[in-house]
Amino acid sequence: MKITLYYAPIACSLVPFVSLNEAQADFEVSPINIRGKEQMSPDYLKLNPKHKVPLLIVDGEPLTENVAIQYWISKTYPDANLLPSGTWQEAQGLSLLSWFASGFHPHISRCNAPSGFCDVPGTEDNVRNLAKKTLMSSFQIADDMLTGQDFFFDHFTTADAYFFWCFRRTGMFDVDLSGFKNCQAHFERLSERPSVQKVLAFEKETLAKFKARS
Ligand SMILES: N[C@@H](CCC(=O)N[C@@H](CS)C(=O)NCC(=O)O)C(=O)O
Repeated sequence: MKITLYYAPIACSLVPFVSLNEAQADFEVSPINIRGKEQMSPDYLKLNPKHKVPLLIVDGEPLTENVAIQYWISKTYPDANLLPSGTWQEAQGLSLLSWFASGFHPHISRCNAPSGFCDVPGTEDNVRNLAKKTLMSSFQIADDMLTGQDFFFDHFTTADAYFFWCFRRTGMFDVDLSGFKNCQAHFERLSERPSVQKVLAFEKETLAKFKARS
């Protein structure tokens, strides 16, 4: 099986990158420079007309959307236990992934590019502030879920990888997350995992290559 992950530094494609590392999968990574608009190139649009990462190509067939990609990785590498087992618990895992994809990610996108959501001049701060408010209340819910727990379930799952990205990316904006002690501890715990450290090292290298090219 030939697997290629289309990945961009900082972006949510970190999540399947971590999961594939956790699964010890044999895969290639194809870096995309989002700032350089490589996702809009005709070649990339042929692969993913939605012009987004992550994109997984498995034996020539594309799979888009983080939740679906995480599901596929967890089913393809069952030994890695990337979702909890049993139909009910698995659904709980999908529930968390869906929440991160729909309850966090779009608000993070608003912080990143507010004018893509409202183009009325002078409204950028309003869009950002509303998004931050929603994110803060969602982080409070996640913080409560993580009380007394190392992970969202009784072991590491792909939901932890997705939440790691949400917390890391939100922290890159002018927002104080220090009050979310359980989320912070979860973030530090995840940062120490070899699967995550590998991705962060790759990210650093890739950003340096992009900079050298520009
Ligand atoms: N619904 C998609 C969202 C993916 C997404 O928004 N990716 C961003 C990076 S975090 C992206 O590729 N943006 C580039 C663009 O929109 O042109 C998913 O969950 O996979």
